[in-house]
Amino acid sequence: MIANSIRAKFDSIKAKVEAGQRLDMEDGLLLYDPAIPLQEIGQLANSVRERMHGNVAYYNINTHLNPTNVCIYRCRFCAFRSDLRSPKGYVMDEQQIQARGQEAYDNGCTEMHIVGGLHHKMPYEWYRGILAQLSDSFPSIHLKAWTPVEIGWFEFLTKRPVREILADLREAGLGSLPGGGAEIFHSEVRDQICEHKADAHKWFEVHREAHQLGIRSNCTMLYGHLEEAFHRVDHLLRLRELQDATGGFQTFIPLAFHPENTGLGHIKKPTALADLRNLAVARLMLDNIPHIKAYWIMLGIETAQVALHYGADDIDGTVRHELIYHDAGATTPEYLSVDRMRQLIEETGREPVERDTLYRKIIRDPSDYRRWSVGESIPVLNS
Ligand code: V47
Repeated sequence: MIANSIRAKFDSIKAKVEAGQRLDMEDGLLLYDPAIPLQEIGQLANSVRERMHGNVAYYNINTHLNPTNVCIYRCRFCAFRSDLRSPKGYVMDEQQIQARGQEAYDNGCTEMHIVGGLHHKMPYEWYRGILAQLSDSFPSIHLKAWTPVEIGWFEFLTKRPVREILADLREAGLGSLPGGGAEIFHSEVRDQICEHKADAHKWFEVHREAHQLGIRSNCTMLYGHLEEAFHRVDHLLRLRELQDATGGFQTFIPLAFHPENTGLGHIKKPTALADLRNLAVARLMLDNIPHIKAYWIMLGIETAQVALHYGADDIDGTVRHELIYHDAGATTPEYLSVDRMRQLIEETGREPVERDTLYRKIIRDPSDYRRWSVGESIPVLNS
């Protein structure tokens, strides 16, 4: 039984959502209150999701590339990183990167998601060169690359301003920025999990500059570690504020903490119920970000399927070579075939639509799936 006072507050949130009004910090905290049944929040988030996207669920054909795992930082939540001299450490050479690009092309990928460590010895030109090499050889593949953590490192290496670096990377082939490095913005938590790396101010500066240059980006939130509901709502409100100013975010991806092999290994992985609540709360709070992604690699396939009825409209891509989650104990497959991806979406009653990174419809040549054309931008129906 929900207490009458909580029921009344939830009813007022429902009324606001139905009227298209914005939710505030107090509303967000209530949505995270376990007294409100998940199903009710899910239903409300689903109504917004269907208002915006109808019955469609998006996916793309993509691959990951992590050119090095060697990193100067030691974020407590990260199982992927390596010390410079550790046997685990690697740095890819040009041939390996070329082979990855070729594999992506041969598999009909429209996107490469490129992130990695901040290597002690590799210069800015090495990072830039990866984009230049791939975009010269495979110009049809969109390069979604480098987070504000890397861009901040490039700023340190080159002593050039963020805007100039972004413009230079775009010239080399950068298409958009992925959502990583956001973790939890609030310093009460950030200082405990990654106090050394790009702070919230730098993260927002990079995305703001990118948006002002016309470079689109994604955003994330890492939950299920040391943060509390207040820090999560604060995080969402900060993202919403930048989006009001620039409109450059495309997708929000809540990321569940995976504890294995990390400095926070004593913490339990969030439950599927917590995952679904985070997706639903995000859909309700982020009224100005068009897409909410249920990243199947991180959620598991079944939860990602359910998520398509809890606020999410996208389940990311076919994915290959994902390391960040698999190093931290994810047991999801390494990749999904396109047929399987479409089937998983259809099983939920949704209609699968292939998109590119910028949410334009992809039209495949039926005689050769590696050939495609880009259709129109997919409209958000009614936010
Ligand atoms: O920034 C690192 C997180 C992020 C762990 O833009 C961890 O489309 C859980 O940003 N457990 C990188 N999370 C992944 C990312 C992403 C993923 C999918 C799509 C997009 C997109 C972006 O992963 C990091 C960090 O927040 N992370 N280690 C871990 N042990």
